[in-house]
Amino acid sequence: MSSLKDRLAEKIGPMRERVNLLRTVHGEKVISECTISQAIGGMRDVKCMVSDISALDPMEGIKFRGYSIPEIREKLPRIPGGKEPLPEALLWLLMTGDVPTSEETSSITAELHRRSTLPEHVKNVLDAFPLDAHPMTMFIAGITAMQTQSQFAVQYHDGMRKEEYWVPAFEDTLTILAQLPEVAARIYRRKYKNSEYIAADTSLDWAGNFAHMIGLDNPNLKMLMRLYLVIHSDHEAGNVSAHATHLVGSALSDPYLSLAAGIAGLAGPLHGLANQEVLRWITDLQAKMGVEVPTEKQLEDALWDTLKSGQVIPGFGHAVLRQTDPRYMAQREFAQRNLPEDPLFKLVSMLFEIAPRVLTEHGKTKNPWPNVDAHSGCLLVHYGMTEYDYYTVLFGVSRAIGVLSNYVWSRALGYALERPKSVTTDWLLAKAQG
Ligand code: AMX
Repeated sequence: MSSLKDRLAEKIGPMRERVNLLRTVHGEKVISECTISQAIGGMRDVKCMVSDISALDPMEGIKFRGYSIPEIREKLPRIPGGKEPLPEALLWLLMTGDVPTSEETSSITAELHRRSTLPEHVKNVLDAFPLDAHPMTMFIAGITAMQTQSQFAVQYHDGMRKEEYWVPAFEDTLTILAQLPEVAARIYRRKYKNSEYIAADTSLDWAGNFAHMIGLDNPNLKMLMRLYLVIHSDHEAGNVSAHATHLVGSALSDPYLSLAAGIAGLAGPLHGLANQEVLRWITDLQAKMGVEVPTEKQLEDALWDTLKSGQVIPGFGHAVLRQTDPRYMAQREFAQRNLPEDPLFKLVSMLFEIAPRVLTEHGKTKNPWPNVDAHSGCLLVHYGMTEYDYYTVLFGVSRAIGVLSNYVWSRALGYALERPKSVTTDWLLAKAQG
């Protein structure tokens, strides 16, 4: 059996030839234009980034190395008797493009456990935060503190050839992924559970051990955690967390610093923080109505109140998707199978019915359908994680898998420093009038 690193090394040569061909022979071919509204409006659909890790179709949703979410759930290795794919297997797939065997997947689990010892100073940094600090603030600081272990930074300093960049980037990636669950679990236990930490159980898989360290040992929650950490991992390269990681990495900032930048982007309410906002919106509504499940009329009125006050309905809409997010549907299917009678699931299902209609009538959003963040909170609450301001940390642990796989490949293929051209509004007006 070859290791993930060996397999990756085999793939890099042919990919370098492909990128070289694209650059040297087809480099002048125009693939995208940019209008004034695109320049002002967040560069929607301007094709100017490259990633082979995942691709997002507006109607079909995300495909990881060509596999849809249902295919991923069916094809990737699981624990014996398990119903959901292992994130370790997804890492292998994202890195190499190949579905790993169970043996290859287990080799990643073992490697991650081997590298999991968190340096003491990282714990001290986390312990120094006041308890009212947001979990994402602690998480970003934890990742930055971990940076003292970066092999990429050391080897770059010592003088490393460009073709070798991917090697320490790969090593850093594995170390980060190995230690992130403990950083994240520590934040949870410190902030909400009186700093009563739980030691790792290395007989478990990566996600199972993460759930165990958080202190939610229900087997179904472990199963949910595997699914959760798979589906949130990547969403092609242009979303804020992936793009920020890539942008910072293009300056050859090491994987730790680049990931910290991406996670800071994930902490925005229009991006990953939407999962906490959904639960906050629902909890506020329940408190205001004094009921667990409001009537359809109450729910519809609450949606209109939110829209009329100029706020967004969290968990609905998307910059690219024009259909219900398959990541939402995967979680809905999980809920239908495991918690069909849960009152919060019933409320989330009512939102699924009513919110798209209200948003369509409101007439602004290009996509009235729910995204991944509309569902995750109700599953987590069911298994005992009610502290919704923590949810984006879980998203961040998962997102690290995708953005760091991209980081490794960007270094392997020598992708350049990002430096798009900005223009002034004077220039735009002159262009428009000329
Ligand atoms: N509620 C109310 N208004 C919405 C809306 C929503 N859920 N989604 C979009 N709109 C509005 C936009 O604010 C915009 O209004 P404006 O013209 O006054 O600025 C208009 O509809 C057009 O927006 P769009 O082109 O459909 O979407 P976008 O690409 O600009 O933004 C997104 C995409 C996700 C930021 C937006 O749909 C939104 O704010 N959704 C709620 C927050 C959310 O769920 N974010 C998570 C997304 C998934 C993720 O990254 N994890």
